[in-house]
Amino acid sequence: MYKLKEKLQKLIPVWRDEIKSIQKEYGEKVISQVTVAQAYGGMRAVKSLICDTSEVPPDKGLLIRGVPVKDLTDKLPEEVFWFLLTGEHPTKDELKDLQGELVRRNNVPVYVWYVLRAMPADSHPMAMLNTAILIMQKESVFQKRYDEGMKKDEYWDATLEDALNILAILPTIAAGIYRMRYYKGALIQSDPKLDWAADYAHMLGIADPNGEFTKLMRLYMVLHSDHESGNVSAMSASTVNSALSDLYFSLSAGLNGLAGPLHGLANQECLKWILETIKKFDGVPTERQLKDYAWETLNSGQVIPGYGHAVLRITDPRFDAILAFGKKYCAGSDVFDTVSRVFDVVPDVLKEVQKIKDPWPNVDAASGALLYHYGLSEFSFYTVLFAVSRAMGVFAQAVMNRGTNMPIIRPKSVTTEWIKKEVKK
Ligand code: HAX
Repeated sequence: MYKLKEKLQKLIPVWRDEIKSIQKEYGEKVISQVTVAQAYGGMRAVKSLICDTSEVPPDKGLLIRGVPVKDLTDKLPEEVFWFLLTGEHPTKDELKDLQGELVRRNNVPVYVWYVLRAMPADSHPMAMLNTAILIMQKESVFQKRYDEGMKKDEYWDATLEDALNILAILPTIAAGIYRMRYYKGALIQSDPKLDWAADYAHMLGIADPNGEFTKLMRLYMVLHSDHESGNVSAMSASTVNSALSDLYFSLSAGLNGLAGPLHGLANQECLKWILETIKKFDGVPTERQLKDYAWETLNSGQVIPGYGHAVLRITDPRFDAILAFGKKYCAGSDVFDTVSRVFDVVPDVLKEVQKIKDPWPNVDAASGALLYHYGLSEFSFYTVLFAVSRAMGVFAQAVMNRGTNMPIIRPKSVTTEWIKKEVKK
């Protein structure tokens, strides 16, 4: 048995007992209230979900298992996946064992390539990724074992199997989509000697003479891995998984949400906005020009992509990490310098718009600029990079949820008529 499963076999009964006893002792304690504004307002700040892999305090940003993400930026994504799942850092041996599992499982069914090649040439890469995931659903270990009468206690085990099977092939499929969709030539074979993100970078085929793009891929995969469970992608995935739909169905559901411009597509929109700005002003704009352009965007009824957040009220620490990488490796590039200048100007503009609760940049404000700098200029692909990383969080949450026997998600909705009566009471 591989070491990650061994570790979870020990941890899961402990978590189960702890949750059982918390529920028994404190089940009736109130932890949150819901106002009418929240019911109409996307349930902002309503505490009604449990997520132990990560949390996002508005004044701190992403903490993975309690650790600020800035302290994890030197880790490999597969180390972070272990950490998300177990709350412990893997030893060298454990990491090697997990990497071995990922390499061993990296076999993309050949029908995936046939289906992807048959898709319209102008399909969005996220539609291609999702199609690939959905058509592989028949490979689900969970589904197969469920049909054979698997016991509830084993759900997490079958979910972990699906998780590793999908994680192992996601970079190969995503890189394949990149090469196909943008006519980059033949697909590049995986190199089993490389770590997960380095192999992804290798299969994309971006020239990387000094290894900086590989470093960026590792960082990118770590930063986007998880963001607690109330965001659109994580929540959609876990809702679907709570119906015991397997991880192929669940991940697909989550990624369909990630493909929205208010969520994961913002990175594509953001670079588009930066490039338009550079084009309009024929180079890196001045602060004055940027300020005017930001107002022009807002006055035309559009959002400034990459700025604002449903939860955060500070600069996203993931943005800080990307900005720091850019300052170290990409200073002097027009796109990166524009992104930095936007950061100097836009928060003050957004602060003047009263309704905007968070004027600060989120992770999407800078990531595209670095990808562009290294030659990955097809920005409609950016959300696919995000998706490959986010799969880790979705999977870690699902394994924990199945391990701790979380029930099907089913909150109560009310009608506007009900609200009108209720508020008069
Ligand atoms: N530009 C213009 N207007 C903005 C804005 C921005 N960057 N951020 C918020 N607003 C507006 C909202 O559209 C909303 O307007 P209406 O009341 O007219 O609908 C108002 O300010 C209040 O919004 P909020 O409470 O501050 O923010 P929300 O929780 O409603 O929305 C969003 C959070 C991230 C969706 C929002 O800030 C936004 O649209 N930002 C730009 C898109 C973006 O960067 N998305 C990526 C977020 C990170 C992420 O999930 N990545 O995957």
